[in-house]
Amino acid sequence: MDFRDSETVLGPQSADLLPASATTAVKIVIVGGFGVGKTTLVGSVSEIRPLTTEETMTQAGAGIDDTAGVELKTATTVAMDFGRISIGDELVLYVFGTPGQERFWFLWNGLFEGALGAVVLVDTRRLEVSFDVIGRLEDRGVPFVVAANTFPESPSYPLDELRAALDLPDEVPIVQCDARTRESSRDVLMALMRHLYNLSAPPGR
Ligand SMILES: Nc1nc2c(ncn2[C@@H]2O[C@H](COP(=O)(O)OP(=O)(O)OP(=O)(O)O)[C@@H](O)[C@H]2O)c(=O)[nH]1
Ligand SMILES: [Mg+2]
Repeated sequence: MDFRDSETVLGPQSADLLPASATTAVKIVIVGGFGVGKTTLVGSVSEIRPLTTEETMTQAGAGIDDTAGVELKTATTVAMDFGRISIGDELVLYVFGTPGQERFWFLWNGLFEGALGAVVLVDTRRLEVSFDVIGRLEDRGVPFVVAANTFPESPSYPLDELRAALDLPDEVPIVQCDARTRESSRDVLMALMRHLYNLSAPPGR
């Protein structure tokens, strides 16, 4: 038996283990309306195999789930997504994706416990599915950034038009992204970390 390759001895794959140098862990949550790409973002950015809770969509949801604009979607998150990414040697982000469908939004309470900030993912073809999400985040007082996920036929609005359409205050950052790409998804998380840092830094720094 090759001792080094023995899973019995080594347990989980070493890539899944936290680096010993990690000193700070931050929990962040990805929110957004139905089918905007939350599970895709968590999956693309995670350095461990992401946990997903996707279920096949069936006829039972007809008339309940608003699938307008995402008719080809076959699976939906029913509880949460989970992934992890290290930033440098010391900082680790734990990334939780929420379910997009309103009937599962009661799960937000648990998912937001201990979270430092959030990313609101929006699809510019269906901005209206994000209005309630942003309202709920504002009610919670959780700092957030908005990321516009680029789908093939997405209208590309100037950021100030997007800000006006979403009724966002000037201090909330807006970025463009492609949730399928690791680099782009990572940039979104970095935008949130910068925003959290700026909010915590004393004025003038
Ligand atoms: N072209 C393109 N397709 C994307 C992008 N992000 C996600 N998709 C596709 O859009 C579909 C929906 O993505 P999901 O990640 O399941 O969306 P979600 O927000 O998790 O959906 P719910 O959990 O049901 O609310 C999937 O088929 C993805 O492959 C993107 O950036 N560009
Ligand atoms: Mg999902």
